[in-house]
Amino acid sequence: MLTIYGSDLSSPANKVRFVANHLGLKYEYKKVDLGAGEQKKPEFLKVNPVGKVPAIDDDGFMLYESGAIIKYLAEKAGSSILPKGLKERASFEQDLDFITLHVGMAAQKIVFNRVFAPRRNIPIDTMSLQDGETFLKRFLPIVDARLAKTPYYCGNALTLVDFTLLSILDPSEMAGIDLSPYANITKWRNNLRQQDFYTKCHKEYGDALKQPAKA
Ligand SMILES: N[C@@H](CCC(=O)N[C@@H](CS)C(=O)NCC(=O)O)C(=O)O
Repeated sequence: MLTIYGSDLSSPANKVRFVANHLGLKYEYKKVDLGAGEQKKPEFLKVNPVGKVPAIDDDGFMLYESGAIIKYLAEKAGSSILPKGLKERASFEQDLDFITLHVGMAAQKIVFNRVFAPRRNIPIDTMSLQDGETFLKRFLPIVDARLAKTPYYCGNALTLVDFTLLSILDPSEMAGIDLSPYANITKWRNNLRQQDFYTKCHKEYGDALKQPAKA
């Protein structure tokens, strides 16, 4: 039995659920109440010693870090969303790192300061917010240009890069990240957000956003 530990407003946790849904995996979704500090309780630390979501328990095999988890699930399922072949795989890893480490980090600074800090009464770090905005403005045109060429980030087929980017951009509206100048990103995103893997995950997303300071 696969258990996914997550939180409705956690982009990395939702990314793992997108992938599990896409792969058609049966799993139990256990919500960890981050606002109540459940991630620091001994029971959860047995699953993930660093006290963060997402984490999985796959028949007693524990794994954390969303990037490692999605690769594990895709590899286990033998899915082409994790490309094979030396050069194809290397290009995919390059794209995944760029999206996760650069686009993701910039977006996360904006989301934290605009969405989570106010909900938790944490002062806004204006330097970090500005940094996020500067880098996102630099990177989004690059992402948009890639998506002008092919329907998915790595070409004609869906890969883990798409699930990763989609989860990163999920909180755009509530974080005031304006995607309207990026027609190709918008088209790609609208397409993916209609698909079952996404709607199944985000049934409760809207409601979770309305709740105070729990994410
Ligand atoms: N690099 C990690 C990030 C995990 C992470 O930061 N999770 C946040 C929620 S989005 C968390 O659990 N925060 C609770 C805490 O740090 O106490 C991944 O991709 O899995």
